[in-house]
Amino acid sequence: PAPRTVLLTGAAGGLGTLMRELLPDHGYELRLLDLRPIEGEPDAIVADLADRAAVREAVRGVDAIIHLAGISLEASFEKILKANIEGTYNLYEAAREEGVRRIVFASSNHAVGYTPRPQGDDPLIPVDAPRRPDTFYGLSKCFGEDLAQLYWDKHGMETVSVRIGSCFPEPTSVRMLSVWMSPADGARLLHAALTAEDVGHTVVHGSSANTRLWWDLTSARALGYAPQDDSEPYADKLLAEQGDLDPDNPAHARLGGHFVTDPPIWPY
Ligand code: NAI
Ligand code: 15L
Repeated sequence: PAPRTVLLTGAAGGLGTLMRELLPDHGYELRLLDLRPIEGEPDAIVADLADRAAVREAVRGVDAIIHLAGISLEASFEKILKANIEGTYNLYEAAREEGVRRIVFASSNHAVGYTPRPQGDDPLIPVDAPRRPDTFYGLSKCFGEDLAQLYWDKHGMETVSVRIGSCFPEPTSVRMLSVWMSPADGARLLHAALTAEDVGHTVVHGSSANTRLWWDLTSARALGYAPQDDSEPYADKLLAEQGDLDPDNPAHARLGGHFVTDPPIWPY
């Protein structure tokens, strides 16, 4: 049966807030968890992923987990280790103990951020491109994907690792025209990842069907994902404001954008 009750970690964050609005329309009842309380959601669980007892209680009885919680930009190794590496381990261990069979993991393009982005007639980036994390943050996403593989091979727990491009209400840079995932497509992809059968551990790219797409969406479509959106309507305005990507600028030549610079330059 398709999962109905889903634990959403990181529910107070940007993506969590968007998905809290959109996923109920796909038929889910959400249990919310975050470090931070959420206004208007008194039942949300306020807990740190470091708190194993709280995490175990939070996963008890759910059909599946969407794991968004963690540090979402570059930070010190110590902070990334605590929140993203140990935190994700704690969540998987709790899920194993409580018998949760399906997790959707918010991985990131930054797990492979040093991959050159296609130029001209270059092929799209395949989903099995070698790992090339661009930050400690990206490295933690590589860890999460490998943890997911281990828990599938050893414990039969299924994960879809979604290497999200940029999921925001609108694309805000020329780079994002290529990796943007509209919130509505994000909800469609999470729904597909929750309901597809026999996923084992599957890695997919997470974006809309953008005209300027850089990566291959085949494995996402194989889950039943049918993206409906394209960033192209935003292109003229962003190109007029920011100019086109400069192939001689290292931050424009790689999938990860400004995450590849040292230190990363915000905004991207
Ligand atoms: P965000 O930073 O807005 O939200 C993350 C949430 O996780 C925050 O509300 C924070 O309080 C919570 N959190 C952090 N550490 C925690 C801990 N130890 N225990 C419990 N909660 C904790 O980030 P955003 O944009 O919403 O991203 C969500 C997830 O998706 C992240 O894992 C991020 O790496 C991933 N992602 C997001 C992309 C995007 O375009 N928004 C792109 C690629 C990946
Ligand atoms: C990410 O992984 C970040 O969490 C998000 O804030 C954006 O920076 C996104 O990647 C991106 O590459 O645009």
